[in-house]
Amino acid sequence: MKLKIGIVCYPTVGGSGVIATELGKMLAERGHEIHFISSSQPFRLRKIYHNIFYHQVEINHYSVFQYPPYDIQLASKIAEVATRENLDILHAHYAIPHAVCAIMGRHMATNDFKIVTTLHGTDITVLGQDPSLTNAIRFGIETSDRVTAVSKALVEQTYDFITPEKTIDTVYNFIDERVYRKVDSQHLKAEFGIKQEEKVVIHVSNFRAVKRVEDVVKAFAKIHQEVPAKLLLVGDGPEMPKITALVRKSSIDSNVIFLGKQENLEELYSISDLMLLLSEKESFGLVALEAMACGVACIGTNVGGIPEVIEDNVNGFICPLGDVDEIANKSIWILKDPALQHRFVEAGLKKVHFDFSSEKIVQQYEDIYYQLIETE
Ligand code: GMT
Repeated sequence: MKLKIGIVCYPTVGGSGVIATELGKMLAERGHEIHFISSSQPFRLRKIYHNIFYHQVEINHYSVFQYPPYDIQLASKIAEVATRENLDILHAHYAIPHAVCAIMGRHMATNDFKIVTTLHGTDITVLGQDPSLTNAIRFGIETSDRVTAVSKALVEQTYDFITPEKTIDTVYNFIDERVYRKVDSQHLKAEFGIKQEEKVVIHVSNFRAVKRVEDVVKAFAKIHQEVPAKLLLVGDGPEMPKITALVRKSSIDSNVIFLGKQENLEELYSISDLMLLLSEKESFGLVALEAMACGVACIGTNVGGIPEVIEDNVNGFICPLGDVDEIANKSIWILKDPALQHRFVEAGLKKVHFDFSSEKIVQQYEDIYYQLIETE
């Protein structure tokens, strides 16, 4: 039986939007009918699918409202789409506001549908710390029919911070292996002015404070003293002015390449030797998985779900948060020891295949949907 599935997500650049979009695409390829409900078009669709539909949530700027009532309009849109399209499942990515809007939408709709909520991290590790939102997050979790989180660490944090009674299952993130694989983009090295003998270190994020991009730059400055290398900084966000200022006044200025927001990241990973993900909060770390799939060794911090993706001394190293010396030393070790780098790359590719394959993870979500439909 093919299902009609609504997906509610933040479609802009960010791991949760990427996962929601990729999941929708892969479910469509399995024959399900997918209805994205969000404020703007999912950004990584890349092509037209006959069975993927997009329903835009209007935002009302009527002057009487001090703030646009986005959540209510989203709930109303969910009800409209669910009723008209006779949705079987509504998959909300994020408890706040999406799960809560899904629950409101179900009350407004004339058909019954099941609600699956996936927790991605920020809703628990950041918003979950704000007491003014705890009741709403707990309500979103308790009232969903099934709840998943993207790592075991996030499941534990959710029980710690929000104390729900609901069972929360871990369903890891995944990548589209057809996209994230080693590609021939070596020409980019020359185009970026990277010499053949230079190593390439990469960091990809939305440059929020939690990503600790400053540590990336500081670690790279130490790496550069020992190994000829360039640092690719990919992405943009609130910390960018601080980071550019830090780089400009340092001795590594000419060795750091700021690329801003980019698509086709596989081409950048494919010329990289090492990925640094040094966050202070990270429920999973999708960029590490993407890099691993393209044959890049990774170093991450001992934070949240990162050690579930980067296994210490298996496909990379895990270092204490903020320990720039340790991070630099381990980086230099990888970059100077081709056998170690090779071992990490091979282990990473195996891990992508066995733990995070799209086939396996999409199947897990599909099983959850069918279990809910069958228990009706
Ligand atoms: O990391 C971000 O700032 C973006 C955020 C998001 O909402 O997209 O990412 C969260 O979800 C991703 C997909 O599940 C995870 O890979 C990220 O680790 C998680 N971010 C945090 O927990 C800070």
